[in-house]
Amino acid sequence: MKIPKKAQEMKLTVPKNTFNLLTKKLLSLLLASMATVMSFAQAATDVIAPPQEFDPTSWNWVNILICVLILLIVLVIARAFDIGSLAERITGKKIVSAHKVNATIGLVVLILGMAGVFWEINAHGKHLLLWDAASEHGESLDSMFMWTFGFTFFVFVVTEVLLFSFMFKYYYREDRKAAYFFHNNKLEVIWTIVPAIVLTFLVLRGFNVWTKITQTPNEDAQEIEVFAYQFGWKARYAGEDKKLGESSFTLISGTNPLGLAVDTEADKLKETLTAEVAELEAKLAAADDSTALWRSALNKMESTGLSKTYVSEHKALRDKVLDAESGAYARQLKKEIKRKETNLKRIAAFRSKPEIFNQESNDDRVTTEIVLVKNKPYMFRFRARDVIHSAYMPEFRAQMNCVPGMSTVFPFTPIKTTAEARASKGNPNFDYYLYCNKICGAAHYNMKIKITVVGSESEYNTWLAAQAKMVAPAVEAAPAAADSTAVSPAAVAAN
Ligand SMILES: [Cu+2]
Repeated sequence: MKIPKKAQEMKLTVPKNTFNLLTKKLLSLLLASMATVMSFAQAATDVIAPPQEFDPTSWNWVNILICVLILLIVLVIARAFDIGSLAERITGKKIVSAHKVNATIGLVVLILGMAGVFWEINAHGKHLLLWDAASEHGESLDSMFMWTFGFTFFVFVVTEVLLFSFMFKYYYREDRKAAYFFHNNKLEVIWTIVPAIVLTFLVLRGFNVWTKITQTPNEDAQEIEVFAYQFGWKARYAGEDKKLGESSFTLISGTNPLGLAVDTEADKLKETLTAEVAELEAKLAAADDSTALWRSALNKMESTGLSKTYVSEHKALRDKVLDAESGAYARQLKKEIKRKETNLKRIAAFRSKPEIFNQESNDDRVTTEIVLVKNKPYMFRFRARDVIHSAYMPEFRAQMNCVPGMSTVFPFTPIKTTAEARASKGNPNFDYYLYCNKICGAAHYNMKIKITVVGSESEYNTWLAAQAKMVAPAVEAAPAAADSTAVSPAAVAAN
């Protein structure tokens, strides 16, 4: 067997048919795995009907096998390169040019990639916006989105084609020298001015649309308050006076979740707080006696050996005694009293302001659903109780932060009823929702409130009449009148 000089130097002994053997083995492996995947895929399509809608979560074993196949192909190519370079070292001749191979792979990637992109847009382009806009301004927002998408898509195609075709055209060749320049005024001007014009167009258009959405005054718009808290939403509708009354976080209680300025609610809260303060003060006055009592109980427990049987009870009692004897217990009581007294002072200050307690909240309705009438303008007013939340209504193309201590607004006019949306989607169970779009805590994922858009004012009126008022009217509140509208606010809070 004649071995070339170079290989002799490298002390390599390669049998003549190694290359053929390896290639044959790899090829048969590749074919076998391809056949396996294809037969699996065939079996899968025989059993499972092809999916009607695009579902990125359908990640089954066929996909996994395809991935394994792709990995094998990459391995085969890598091995082929190894064999090629080995053969080059042995024969001392250039067999393949890595530059040419890279350039060709680039071209293949370009063609396959672009075909994939256009196929994707053709097949799933209708999901680009997820839903048809269900609000008046939504259409202008969508058109803005499509313009931006159009520009960026055009730039994407041009740059990718240039990148890969230049890579193919100008790959390294020994007999050719590359042109070199480090500055070109014309190029600089072109790639500065063109993006500047396009971006100015997009930004001005966006600014214009946003101004139109948020700053068009509409006297007829009905105001609805949306209140965010960990973890849910409540809505508030004005009563017959068409006015949403004042509110404050100080007035929030179990039966007044939105802290509305309602006389009876404020008085009830004052009563509760006063009673709690009295109870705490009694505890504070008896603190020394309590301490002595707990100490003797602890001593008894320890002397009788019961502390060994009731370990956790003993620990709790011991902690309590230590707290009491160190004064921490009394301090805690004082702190609680002070906190409640401050709240009482705040309530008294609010209570004395007739412009806040102006009876406008009395007929307000706090609801656990939002009902809107098609083609009617609305102004949403958002408040938050605890942390920042974000009211997100995707179908209406509306989103606004809800910030504790301030109120934010977002106006829109719904143009599609829930029934129409159900029909156009072919989904009888579809509902509009307002979601929280700020990670606000553990149950954030489940923080939503249903929005129903009805076709007529009368449907809305029927629904509103069934919602409880903050203060049930005097006639309905009488025991004889078992009217459904006279539900106590407690029932609202419990919802
Ligand atoms: Cu939230």
